[in-house]
Amino acid sequence: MFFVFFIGTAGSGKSTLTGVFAEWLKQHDVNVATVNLDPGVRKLPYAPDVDVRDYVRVEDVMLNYELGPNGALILSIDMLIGEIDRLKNEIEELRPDYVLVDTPGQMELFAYRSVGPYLVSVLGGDRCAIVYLVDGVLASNPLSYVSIFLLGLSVQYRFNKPQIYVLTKKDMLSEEDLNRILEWSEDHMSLLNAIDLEGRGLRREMSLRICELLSEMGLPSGLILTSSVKWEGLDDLYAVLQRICAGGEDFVVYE
Ligand SMILES: Nc1nc2c(ncn2[C@@H]2O[C@H](COP(=O)(O)OP(=O)(O)O)[C@@H](O)[C@H]2O)c(=O)[nH]1
Ligand SMILES: [Mg+2]
Repeated sequence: MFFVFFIGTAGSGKSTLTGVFAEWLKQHDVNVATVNLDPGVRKLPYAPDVDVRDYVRVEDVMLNYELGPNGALILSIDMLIGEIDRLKNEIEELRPDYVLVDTPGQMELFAYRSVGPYLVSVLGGDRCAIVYLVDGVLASNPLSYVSIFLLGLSVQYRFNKPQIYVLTKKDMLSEEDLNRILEWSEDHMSLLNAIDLEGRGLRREMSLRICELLSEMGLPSGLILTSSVKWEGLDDLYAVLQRICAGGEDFVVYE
């Protein structure tokens, strides 16, 4: 069993990609299971095989603990720790080769509370990868690009698992925007030049160091461009996951 955790800011396309990639894998005869880890989600674009809402529901937590929606969501996500054995058993019973895990909409509640790294290490162990989603529409601005990738590094630091960077919503970007983003991902000086053009007072020295950090630490497999609408880039994503699954040396985890 190999676990893939989809992590990214709210609206970056986690749930959509989970559903579409699962369909793509099925069409390629891969035995796959999907897991929804978001106790607060109302509607999903796919029918998960394992659903944490069977164990914890935000509506029930609101009633039982007399909490508002935000407090109940935080508590619900923390409560997942107590359900980990049941979740694990349910997944194992399906005997999948690939397990795609859709994480809570509000990334910070999952990534920066103890529950996220704990769940990832208990479920995935050393047979897992994190797919960090970069919202393509947001990333076409160089300052946003840098912020989103810094957040990606922070996720990488937090979870310490092999991590792939996937740009979503490729279909919403022009050819020109896509080429610019790809260039930034491959050459940090071009990113620095683009930041300079924005001229919003970010100090050059700081930008330079961040860009260097991103180019050194970030993208071992490059940036994978996907569209869940057009089913594009899914083969590239699978190829990189298979490399990690086979123990690819370029995905360093800092012990
Ligand atoms: N055009 C386009 N829209 C997308 C794509 N992926 C997701 N979306 C849309 O982006 C919104 C947020 O997606 P969702 O999967 O719910 O994001 P999540 O909060 O990260 O789970 C939804 O309206 C999706 O239909 C894509 O590849 N292309
Ligand atoms: Mg979602």
